[in-house]
Amino acid sequence: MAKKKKTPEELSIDPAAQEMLIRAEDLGIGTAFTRAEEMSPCNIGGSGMCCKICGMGPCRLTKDGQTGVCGATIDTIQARNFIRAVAAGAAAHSDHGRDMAFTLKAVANGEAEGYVLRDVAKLRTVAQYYNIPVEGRSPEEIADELADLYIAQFGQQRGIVAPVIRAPKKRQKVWEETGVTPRGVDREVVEALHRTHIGDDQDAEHILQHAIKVALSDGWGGSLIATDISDILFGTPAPILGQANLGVLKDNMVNVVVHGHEPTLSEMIVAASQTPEIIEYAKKAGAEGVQLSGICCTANEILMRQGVPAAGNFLQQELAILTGAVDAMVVDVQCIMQALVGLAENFHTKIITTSPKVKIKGATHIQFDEHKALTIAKEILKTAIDNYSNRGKTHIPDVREDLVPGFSHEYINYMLGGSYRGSFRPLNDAIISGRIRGVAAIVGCNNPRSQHDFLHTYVAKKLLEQDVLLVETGCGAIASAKLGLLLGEAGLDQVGPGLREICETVGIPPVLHMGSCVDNTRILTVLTQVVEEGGLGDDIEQVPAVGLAPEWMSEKALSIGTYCVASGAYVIFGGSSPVGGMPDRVADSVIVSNYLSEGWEKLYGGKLEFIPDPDEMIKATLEHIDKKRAALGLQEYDPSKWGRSGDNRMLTLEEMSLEERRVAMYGAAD
Ligand code: NFS
Repeated sequence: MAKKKKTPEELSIDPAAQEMLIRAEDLGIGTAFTRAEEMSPCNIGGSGMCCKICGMGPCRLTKDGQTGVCGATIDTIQARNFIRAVAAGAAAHSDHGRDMAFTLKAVANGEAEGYVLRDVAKLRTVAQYYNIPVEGRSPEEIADELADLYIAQFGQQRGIVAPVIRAPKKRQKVWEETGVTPRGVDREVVEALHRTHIGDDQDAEHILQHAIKVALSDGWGGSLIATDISDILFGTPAPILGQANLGVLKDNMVNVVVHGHEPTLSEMIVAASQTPEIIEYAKKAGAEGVQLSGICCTANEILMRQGVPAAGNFLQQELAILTGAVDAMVVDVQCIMQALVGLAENFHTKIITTSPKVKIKGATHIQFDEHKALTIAKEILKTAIDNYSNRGKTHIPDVREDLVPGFSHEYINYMLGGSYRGSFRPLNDAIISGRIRGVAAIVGCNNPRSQHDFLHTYVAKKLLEQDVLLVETGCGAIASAKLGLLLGEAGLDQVGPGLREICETVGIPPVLHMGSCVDNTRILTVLTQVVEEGGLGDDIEQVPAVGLAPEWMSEKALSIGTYCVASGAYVIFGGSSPVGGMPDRVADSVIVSNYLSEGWEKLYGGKLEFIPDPDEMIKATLEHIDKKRAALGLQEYDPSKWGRSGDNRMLTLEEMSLEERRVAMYGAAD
């Protein structure tokens, strides 16, 4: 029987996406949404039970006790597939970090056209972690030494990778005792590939132990370095007003969408777009100017620093082109669909690849080089402007939402006490008192195997009702942004009473946008600061916090999940499990999915679970938070105690007469 075709409403909860899916259908154009419907996933490969690491296979294991040609068991095969995915994810994030380190070196030496060291205070703070002298030295001298130190971390052969010293002391000890303190990411990734070559490591637990090490070399290595340097070069994020969704595209402007991950080129495109030369050039072409917007994590990078709007998240890259209004989509690395080029041929959109690592057949390649960044950014913009006159009929959905992103851990520290008394104390106190029940990080991708944005936003809304403060990154953050949850006042009537009091008092939205996926390291830093502030244990595993990736799909997400587990967090992934096959089998000594949960929990206090049902996800999150609260001896969560001390009372008072106010404040006179 033919499968029933899904309606646009079933494919996405986002009205802008729905509108574009109708347009795609009218024009007879396929997208990832329709391709996912047509392509049945392979259950054997999807559950990690297909081994294709040598030419004797692929060996597809479907029965209990069955092995591959070489004798490899299901647990070995699943562990090998899992670590290879983690290694690819770690490599992607960390290679991004490496390029940032090279850019920092070039800026320090005056060789990078157009860049400056924008956050010297962060530069000095970071340098001091590693005892790099700062007093009496120019920012360039400090940056040069820091860049050398950071560049050296990627190939660190022996000893620990330097940023690990920034984890809580107790956590560092756990890693030392379990033998997983990471060396440089290059070495850990190479070892992962070596171990999983035919005929090497064939003990699932032993392989997965190394997966932890690989992921840690990303989370407390390459990714953390990427975040540090992005802040030093482009500024540490602070709240700023932005907008999200396809409605940010403009009919009367040249629309340039930057998509991918690295902020180096996109920041320069932002700068170049504001130069008189480019504005003039756009006007000559008949447009009113250049409208920049972003997709995926490039969007997050320039949104949280410059307020440049986000056109959408991962599943909206094709939908942006379907508007017919995008004059150029400029891509660098990661999460870029090959389908963009074929899709763009139906319109006038130019797909411009820029990374020496990423070319797509049929795309225009203008290679980025940080030494000539401004010149290249202008060339890209002029190519887009020249294309403006080729635009045909456009269809831009009138859907956009305001948001306030930019909650770096530095800003959270500042907002909780100002310049002189900045501290995490108020946050810890709010958790201790139970106004905030716990913290959840909702991160990660979109996946067309589930309704676009639904899992992210459903889980987010339900947890907010339960007084759980949310921090978000990546495409999950953009999903919440489009729903209006990233605005101070918006949605507060839907959050629990205790959390609402905190949001109103501090003046924050209930969902804090913390950046791109590489910036999940900011969440590690926040958790470390929470621990160091005191009152919530002395290690991350004790904090009532959970990490969720409801719509994950990328290998990077698996690396993030794994380093968060190794750091002590409970991590829940939605969708399907890459190690889920035959969970009841008896023939193997290790059921990998159980090992990632119970096995890792025994060693690291954190665990990784795959839970497809959103209500189950929420239940598991709340149970874990309450379990951690109880272990710390904190008051039981009781929402009935809160809701009377926020600014809300002031709002009611304003509407009253003087006499009514007096009665409300002091009671009726006898
Ligand atoms: Ni993260 Fe950011 Fe989005 Fe997933 Fe891709 S953009 S790095 S991988 S899809 S969240």
